[in-house]
Amino acid sequence: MSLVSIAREGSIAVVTIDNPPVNALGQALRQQLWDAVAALDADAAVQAVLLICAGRTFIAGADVSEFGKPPVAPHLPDVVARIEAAAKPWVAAIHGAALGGGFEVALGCRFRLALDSASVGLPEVGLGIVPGAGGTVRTPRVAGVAAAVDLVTGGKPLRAAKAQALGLIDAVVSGDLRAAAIAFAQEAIGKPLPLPASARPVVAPEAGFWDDQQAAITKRAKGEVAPLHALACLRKATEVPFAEAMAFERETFLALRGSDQAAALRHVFFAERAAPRPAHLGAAQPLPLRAAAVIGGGTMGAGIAAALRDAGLPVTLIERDAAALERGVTNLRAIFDGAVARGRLTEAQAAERLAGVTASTDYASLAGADLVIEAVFEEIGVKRAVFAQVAAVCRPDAVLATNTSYLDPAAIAQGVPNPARFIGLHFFSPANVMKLLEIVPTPDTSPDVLATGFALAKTLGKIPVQAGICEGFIGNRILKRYRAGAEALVRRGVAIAAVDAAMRGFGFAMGPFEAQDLGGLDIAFLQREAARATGQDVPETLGDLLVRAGRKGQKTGGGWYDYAPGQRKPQPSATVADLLADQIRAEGQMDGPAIAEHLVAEMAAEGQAILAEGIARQPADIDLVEIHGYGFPRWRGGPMFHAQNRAG
Ligand code: 3H9
Repeated sequence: MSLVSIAREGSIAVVTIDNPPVNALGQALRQQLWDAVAALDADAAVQAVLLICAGRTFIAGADVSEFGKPPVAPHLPDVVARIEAAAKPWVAAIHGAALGGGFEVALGCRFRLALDSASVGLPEVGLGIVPGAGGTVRTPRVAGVAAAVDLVTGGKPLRAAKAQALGLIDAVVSGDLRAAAIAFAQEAIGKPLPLPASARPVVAPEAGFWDDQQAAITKRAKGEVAPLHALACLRKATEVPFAEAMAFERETFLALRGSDQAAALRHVFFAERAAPRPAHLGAAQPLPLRAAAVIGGGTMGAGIAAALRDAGLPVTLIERDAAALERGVTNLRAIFDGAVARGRLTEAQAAERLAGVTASTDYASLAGADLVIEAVFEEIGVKRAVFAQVAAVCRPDAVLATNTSYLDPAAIAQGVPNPARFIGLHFFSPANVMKLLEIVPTPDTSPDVLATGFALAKTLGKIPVQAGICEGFIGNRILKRYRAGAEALVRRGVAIAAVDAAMRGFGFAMGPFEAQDLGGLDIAFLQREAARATGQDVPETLGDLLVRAGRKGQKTGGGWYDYAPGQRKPQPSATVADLLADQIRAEGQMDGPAIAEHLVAEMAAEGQAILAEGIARQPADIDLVEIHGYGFPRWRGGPMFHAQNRAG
């Protein structure tokens, strides 16, 4: 199949790559590019070559699906070298994104042009590898060492204008890329050419630079190895000749490509891309989403409203009375002000976000909403009362969603006319930041409404995972098991701080006990108490003992740990030791890795139960929930992937 075509514009050859969906550099494309260089080198009528791509983007990189298999020639570094050494200058014309191997091909070209909407980058560390076709060796020669370190070890793409400022792009154009690039190439013909990237000198950084970078990246990476290897490659590029640095990069790339971390990150990469379009949705059609509404302006409701506004949807925010509405608007304003303070929004953008919110205590303002999301108190009577009012004023086809995290959405929907339009949409706090959205259909939810939940996630830039109905759905059910497992270790004599340290050592930002202290122990306690009040047999937890003693976490000055006033640093607590003394059997210690493996195995076991009950559709969905909702280290692939790898 022809993935590369060649056309002529006078003495310029236009090489077009057309390898949907993202022009990834699989073996066939590499071979055809190689052949194109040879053919054009031999064609005396050609004076310059334009490399451009069909479809939504320039080359998005190597074909990641080939990474699990042995590499087959021609290898990408050789293709890039062949382009760089071509007898005619090659000009890369970039639209969409030039990423990884795609950007390395562009770096092999003598010139790079980009549309103003394009971006370029070397995201390989996100896949547990380093660039493998000269990215670490050519980038410092083109943009300098400091910029190269940011680009390669951070993995974040740059917009065209920023890339131009760093010298990575020669010209930024708007409108017709092909025409602009042909004019550019025409202009270049006959003029002296810039040196190819490989022949440019590289300026070594100041003393101490590498040590500082090493320390900063080690701290940031929390166990992820690729960024440190990328740094080592960049350093090598400043210390040895080009060819030697290329050999070092290749060796590092190949070693990492076969590593556990790379396999885990590839698993997550494909799971994330598959999540928005699950096959079982079939031909279901999402309903139009032009205007949304949120009931409840607490932390959760305000966060959801902010997420909707960030996606450009007009939002109606409803509260029960003027004072609550005022608090809701204040919560929302605080979110946008925070974004301004962090440089994420300008003042003007924040004002525009807020201006798109209609705040009201009158349910009649919901008449035009396509989607209403309820985020009020977790009490079924309160929620049912809200939906009775919502249903009375909304269009009969408006989608009605509950953000409940523990209640049964089907029970909340009871009494709602046309329950086919009812669905659970479980956001995670802060809802404008956290990527996970659990989508919980009831037995009555129509396929189109389910598809609307997935479409909403895409609009909001979230990762959707479908969950069945059970207490806690996927994420909070696993969290409960994880916490119970952690408490069981403490009962066996393992120190609270040892459990937290073990989970940090595994790659979590926080262990289970310090995380509870931050979020507050009382929420889960109240849920258990509510269940006990209905006659359920809910055993007393260690957390219950602490809450009963007034220790609800950081907000009360102590929970599992003590905190000095105004401080967030957990200190082991003698009071807690006393409170729990008769619960603890001194059975001996476990080392950190054993603790972490034990608790992750608990999570995976709950995941297995969840799969067996049909609450989750596939193991990868559980991994996405844990990574995007609960801080499971991405480079471990999620509890299900981790457990399977250890077993196999
Ligand atoms: C690399 O280059 C290593 C080199 O340094 C060294 C080599 C020696 N491969 O994201 P989307 C699929 S490492 C295979 O929804 P968008 C994706 O699975 C690579 N498949 O599109 C999905 O498939 P399906 C470094 C890929 O428009 C479809 O394309 N590059 C690849 O929202 C659409 O994807 C990267 O890490 C790939 N490289 O966003 C870039 N990329 O339809 C990764 C995508 O069957 N890609 N697919 O589910 C991206 O960031 C986005 O795809 C992009 C477009 C921004 C380009």
